[in-house]
Amino acid sequence: MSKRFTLTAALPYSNGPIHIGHLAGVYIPADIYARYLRLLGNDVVFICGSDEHGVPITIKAKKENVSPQIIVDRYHKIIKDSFAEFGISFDNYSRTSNTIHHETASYFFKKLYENDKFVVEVSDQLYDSDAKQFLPDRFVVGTCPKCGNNESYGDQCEACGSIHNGTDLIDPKSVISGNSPILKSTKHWYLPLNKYQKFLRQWIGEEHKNDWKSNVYGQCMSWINDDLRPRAVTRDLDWGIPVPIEGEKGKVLYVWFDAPIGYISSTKEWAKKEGKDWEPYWKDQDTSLVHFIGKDNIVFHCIIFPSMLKAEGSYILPKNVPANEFLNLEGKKISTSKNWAVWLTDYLKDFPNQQDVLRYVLISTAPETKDNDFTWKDFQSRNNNELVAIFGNFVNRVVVLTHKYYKGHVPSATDLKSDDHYVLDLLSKTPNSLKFSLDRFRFREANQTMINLARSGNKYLADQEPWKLIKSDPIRVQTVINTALQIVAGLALVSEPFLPFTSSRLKSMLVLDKELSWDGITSGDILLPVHHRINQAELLFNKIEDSQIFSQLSKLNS
Ligand code: B3M
Ligand code: ZN
Repeated sequence: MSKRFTLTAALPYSNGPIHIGHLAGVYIPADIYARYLRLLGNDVVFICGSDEHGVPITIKAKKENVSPQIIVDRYHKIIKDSFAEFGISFDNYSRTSNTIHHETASYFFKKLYENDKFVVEVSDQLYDSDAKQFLPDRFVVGTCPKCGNNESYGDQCEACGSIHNGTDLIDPKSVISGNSPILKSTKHWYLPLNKYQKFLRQWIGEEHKNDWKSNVYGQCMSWINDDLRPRAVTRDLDWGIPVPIEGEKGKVLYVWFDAPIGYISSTKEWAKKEGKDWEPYWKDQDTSLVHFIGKDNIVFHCIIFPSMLKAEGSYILPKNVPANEFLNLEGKKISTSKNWAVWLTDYLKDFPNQQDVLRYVLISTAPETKDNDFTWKDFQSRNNNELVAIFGNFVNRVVVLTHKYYKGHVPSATDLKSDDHYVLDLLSKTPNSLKFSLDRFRFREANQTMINLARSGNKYLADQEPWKLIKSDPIRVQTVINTALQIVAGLALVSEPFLPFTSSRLKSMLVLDKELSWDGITSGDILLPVHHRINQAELLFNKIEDSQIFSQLSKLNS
């Protein structure tokens, strides 16, 4: 029975290109889940967009001596194109500098303001007397009061994930002038998170103790059991959504107040384009809302945004927030500023049309429960030993033999033996084991199930040795090739969420019926009927040479 899902993927800051850490941590898992749910016939809206406010963008604009709009226009296009090139199948990719978002976020803020959900406070905040501006968020760095990380930002520490106010930092320094800031009084509006402690303890602590990932649940409970303090949702900045209160000038909404509302405005934009009603996707209790994020965004998606939604009162809350940990690169933390990253734009220049290789390797090593490491050596060996030697080799041999022995027509199967039943039985069980893993956001496990089907097909073919039997027992060879073709067809269907480009090429190679489904595999339907004609074989994957890996490593270290 079809269900409704609203899936969101963290809105990337529009101040730089996307790298493999973003793909591994957020966007490939989200895309696999969206494709999987659609395959089962669910009503899915998969939402994202560029996060275009916030201090990182203004810092980059200052550095380049251009306006923030120039920065976001440049990177919004680069990011949107990268996601499209890697088959990240958003239903809408919007941007928070557009009008529909400014209207949606302003309306949301005003509703909370008019219903007295904020606390107004005049307090001393960090101010740079040289730059003549306040220093919110990433305009200041200092030592985290919780973990001692000396590169903590004013609003959050990326090392331990904790959130705080700039005045909590030890030995703060202005990012603009490098000076120690002074304190200056200013008025802001605060969301009193302390008032939502009881709700959060029940909603997360009780309702989600068994279905949220332990790394997410653990972080949330440590905050909920700590003292949740009122959190400023406005800033003294000129880039962002102006605070919609009469007479209040020079203040904007805090980026982490407006950005999650970007999921709602992107859904509204999509619904308008599709002639649909957006509200059921955000207000119907039967809708499952799932946020895909990295671990540094847990507090914003599990504590702050749900408290905002609760305060507003008409929205559903996320069913799950399967945050991933971080991906490292060659043993070191990926760093945009140190250019220690593999940028998607560069990858495609060096490995054209090999998006699925990167998708496969990043899912195989995804940091689902702990930080993990991407190495180019591992990238090469997984491509050569798994995609080329197992998946590609199996498909190629079956298709070539079908043309060699039967001019590309599916031969008939008679008198199936135990080996045939074994591999066909494995095929029929594959969709349900994929569902079991994917419903629990275990993407690495599901990916293993998918490649294991190819591995079993490859072993079956090698064990049966049809090329040796063709003279002595041609009837047996017909059965073997028919059976192997069913496995190849099943592979085309079950690989779609993981390897969408390969799946599509394989479906056209097999001239596969578009109506075929995972349910058909489970019920043992014939996927390729006798006499059906398939197209010629084409190589799905290419071997990656040592020289290619060597040049990546030297580029990284240059
Ligand atoms: N723009 C990206 C990050 O913190 C941040 C996510 C917003 S999701 C609403 O990496
Ligand atoms: Zn910290």
